[in-house]
Amino acid sequence: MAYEMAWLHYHKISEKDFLKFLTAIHVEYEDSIIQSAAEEITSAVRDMFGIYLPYEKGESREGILLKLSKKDELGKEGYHIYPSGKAFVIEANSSSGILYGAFQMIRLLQCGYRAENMEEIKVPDNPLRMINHWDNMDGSIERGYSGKSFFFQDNEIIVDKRIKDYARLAASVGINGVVLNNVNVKNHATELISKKYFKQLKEIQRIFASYGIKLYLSLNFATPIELGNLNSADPLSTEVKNWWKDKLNEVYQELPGFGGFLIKADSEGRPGPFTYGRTHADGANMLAETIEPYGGIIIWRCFVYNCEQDWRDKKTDRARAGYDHFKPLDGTFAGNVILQIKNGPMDFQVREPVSPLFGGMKQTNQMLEVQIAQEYTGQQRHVCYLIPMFKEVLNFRTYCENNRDKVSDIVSGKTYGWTNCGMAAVANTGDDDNWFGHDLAAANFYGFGRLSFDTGLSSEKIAGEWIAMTFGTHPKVQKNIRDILMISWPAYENYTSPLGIGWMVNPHSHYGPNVDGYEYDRWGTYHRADHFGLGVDRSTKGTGYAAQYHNPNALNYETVENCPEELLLFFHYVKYTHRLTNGKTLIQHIYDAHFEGVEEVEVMLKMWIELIDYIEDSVYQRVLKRLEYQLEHSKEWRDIICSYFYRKSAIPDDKNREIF
Ligand code: GCV
Repeated sequence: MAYEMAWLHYHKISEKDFLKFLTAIHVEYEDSIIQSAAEEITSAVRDMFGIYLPYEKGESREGILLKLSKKDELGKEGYHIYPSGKAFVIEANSSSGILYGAFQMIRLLQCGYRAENMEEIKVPDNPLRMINHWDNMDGSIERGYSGKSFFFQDNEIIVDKRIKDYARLAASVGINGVVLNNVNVKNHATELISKKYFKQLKEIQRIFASYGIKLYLSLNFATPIELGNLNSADPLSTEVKNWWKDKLNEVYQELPGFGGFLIKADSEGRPGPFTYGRTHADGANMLAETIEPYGGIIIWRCFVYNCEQDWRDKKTDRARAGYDHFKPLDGTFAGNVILQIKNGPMDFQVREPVSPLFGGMKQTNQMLEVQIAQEYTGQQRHVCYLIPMFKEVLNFRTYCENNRDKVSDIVSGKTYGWTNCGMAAVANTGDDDNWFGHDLAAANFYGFGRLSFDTGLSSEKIAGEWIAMTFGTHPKVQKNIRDILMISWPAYENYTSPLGIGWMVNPHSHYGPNVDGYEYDRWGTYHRADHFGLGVDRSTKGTGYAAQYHNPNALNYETVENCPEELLLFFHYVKYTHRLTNGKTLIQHIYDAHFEGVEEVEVMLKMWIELIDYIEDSVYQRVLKRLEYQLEHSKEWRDIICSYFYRKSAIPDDKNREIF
């Protein structure tokens, strides 16, 4: 095994109290998930305590007990873990609940908890907690920054030990669904639902299932044409419907228990119902109806926009597109369709407002999509811990109702009683030895899983757990790495894009500073900067996007005075001389923020260097190199952005720093 096991490699611990439970693992009921739970406990106990635990079937009052129960408060996947006399009990209504309880017990031990403080009841907040891979069948990964795919190579599916280890990593943080292939489904990937691939898919499904994970695939809407030789993919054509019926019946015969499909349609060149004058509800419902008898779901992405839009029309605005397309369809989608919505209306920028579709549609299952692959946030070469951003999104009040109106309430089903809903993240894994390219990027995968399971966890708490599991509990290690992570998103925002404007990256690669780099900028620059100011007017005088929100959000976004400052340039064109609440002019803020961002990276690097004696050398060196690179790159960002706006505005920096 050339690769490492991220947070699933265990440190020796000195918790003496727990030793009394380490006589055997007892199971009253056995299936593949419970076997996985027992295996995980056995290997963790071996590594942590140097004890080999025998595995016994039947009841017991001693040892580690894996117990199936029937308790309403534990829901479908929740657990109750607790010490009881000479036993440590992991109790749940399902095998998955037991597996999650087992991982939590291991985690608490690694975090230094004493046995008497280890009682916990937790039911996952979100029904669906998914990872979306953008892996292509040739082995490349769209927006992948940590090597090649470990699922696909040369148009074949790989089934090896790493698949199981991936399932272990995912399940350890509560993931229960994985989409294997890229949403841009082309060529061989269209054939994934054919005989050629069922055998390997079955095997992957079996491995995933033993870790409580359902397998999903991304689907090409034009499959009836490309695979079935029909001349249409019109969702209302009887011929097309029958073709899908036969095809999807075949899929479920071959892969019983298969989760369902993720679909990107009518976006960035992908086919969809618009070609036939049909709505997205027509497209999604046709597929949903076919797989409903099997308990399958259709996850339909709302990332639908026309990248060829002509912006000279003042009301034309990519940010409006999701809401404009989907809001009128509210209430028309089948019960087993879920709309998957990116956190913001654009595309995973370092700062965006929350998509107005959350709470905008009240009668349609919704799921939040975030991206842990850091496409626009440093591509896993820069540290950018995204959990604080995801927390802000989850805590955003939509005002769709008087209470329970936060994004976390909506996507967890608490607001409208949905059960088909949850959170998905675009994956940041690859076949690099450390899975994530940057060792610290692992915190985003870990954190996404933990947050989707328990949206109440704080970013700091999640960071602390991940550090304990990965690097140990030494206070200096804990403090320095937590500080690095917590500074990283604000720092990245500071040295890249000011006040929510976004998109100042090189076209297509989406990496590195390029103020005019937005690739669909045929009709003028996205940021609308001129000699007097910059920003996009999305008030009613501008594109009207702000009005897509419920009040008071809409009213706040409407005016420069009430708009949250971190989003000022997303919603308004503002003069360089405009005074911000801190008394600085906009231009001075741009200069200062960029210099501060670089200083923050200097601090991050310094804090890492202080850990030289505490971190295993190869990991220490890997992270050191990346942080040194990040520092240089942050300076490049600073200089390019500052000089661009200095030349545009002709207003000098009032601190007289050198701006190139
Ligand atoms: C998978 C952005 C990315 C694309 C990605 C797309 C999407 O445009 O740059 O690589 O395609 O989002 O989310 O579908």
